[in-house]
Amino acid sequence: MRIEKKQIEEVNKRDLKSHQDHYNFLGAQLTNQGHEVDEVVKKLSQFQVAIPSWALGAGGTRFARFSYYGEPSTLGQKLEDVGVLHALTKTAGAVSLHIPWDVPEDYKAISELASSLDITFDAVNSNTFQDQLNQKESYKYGSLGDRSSVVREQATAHNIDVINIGKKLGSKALTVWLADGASFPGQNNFQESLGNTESSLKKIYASLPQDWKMLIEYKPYEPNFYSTIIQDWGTSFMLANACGERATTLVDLGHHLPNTNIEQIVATLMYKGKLGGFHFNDSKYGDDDLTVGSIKPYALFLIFNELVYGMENNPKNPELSWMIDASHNLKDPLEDLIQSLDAIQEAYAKALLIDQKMLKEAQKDNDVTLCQEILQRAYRTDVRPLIAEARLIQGGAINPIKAYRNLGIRQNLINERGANSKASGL
Ligand code: LRH
Ligand code: MN
Ligand code: MN
Repeated sequence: MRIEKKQIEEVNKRDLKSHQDHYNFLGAQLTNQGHEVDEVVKKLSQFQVAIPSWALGAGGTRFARFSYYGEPSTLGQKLEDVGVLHALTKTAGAVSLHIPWDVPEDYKAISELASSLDITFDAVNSNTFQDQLNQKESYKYGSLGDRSSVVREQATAHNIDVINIGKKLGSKALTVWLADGASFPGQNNFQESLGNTESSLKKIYASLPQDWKMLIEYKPYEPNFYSTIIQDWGTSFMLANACGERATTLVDLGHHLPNTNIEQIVATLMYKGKLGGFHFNDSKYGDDDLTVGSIKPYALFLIFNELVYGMENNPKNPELSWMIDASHNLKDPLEDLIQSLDAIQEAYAKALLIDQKMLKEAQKDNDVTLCQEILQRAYRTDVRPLIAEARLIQGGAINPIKAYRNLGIRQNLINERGANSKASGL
């Protein structure tokens, strides 16, 4: 399944006049306020977010998974789905593979397919939170932080294998997320577990190519419900420092206890040049992996404010690996991802509209009311015409969900992949 440029142009025709009216009106207003509208649109078109290879089928919970027809069952089909997202939104130009869920069988064919769809390979993710078929040692009680050196060695070797797989695809980062922890008090010795994790990560880091980053993801709980070894940004930051310059922290929005000030974490890490990657999703209760922007769009905007500030003021911070880490039980997964991509662009666009100079002045004057006004003026701007323009100038859809439905993509996928094409999955 491939969407041709002509098809998108055809769908766009119906909305073109109305889009242009909205865009011209907003553009004039923003120009009057002193914004460089072309610059904002350019930044939006350059912003690319990786799609995880595991989010293209319907998600599930530990109770049930309700499949969606037309789901991809091979890596090639998953790339085609990312191609659909990218053709419509022009902001999904990368894919992030989870190993061993998505190991390419034919590297040449997969690389060619990806480049024909204008998709690059972003961070590769290792997986030592599940046992795989014929695996010698079990990860039931831990992996990189396990008590047994044999288990640790197996988990370390897996991460090095993942780097080697990523090298063949042009990836430049390894993401490590560990489920390691304890479900009951007394199960583990905290210091020993942390020390084991640190020394395993250092071994992996020693195999990291010079032009690669290592991304260390944290999460407070789940699957372990008493303690997780890498539970928060501080632990990840400490481990990254122990490994070296190219080891960084990865922030997954769902991996915080309720009401955590995530934007401050972002600022703190960027100040030290240690924010390496980002997993976007939204959450009401925990690691819910909900559609980006569906629950707390203002928090996302505040996070983007810090990201924008950091990208401009912290040259020491590496370029970030952006990824969506969301999934959903009920919606068409591709529509869900389009909504997430849109919400990311919206928060980014609004953050770009914050008058940083005026904000500095208001902060200097301790004019707290004005500080809030400046942020909220940007937040309340309807930036959708800017995002649509960024897509349009690159050949994408003015309204991607509408185009997806008008072009009957899901039905086409079902026709192509068969009426019973439900992927088995997570
Ligand atoms: C863990 C996590 C991590 C995994 C992914 C499947 O909750 O966020 O990034 O790799 O989910
Ligand atoms: Mn994640
Ligand atoms: Mn998660």
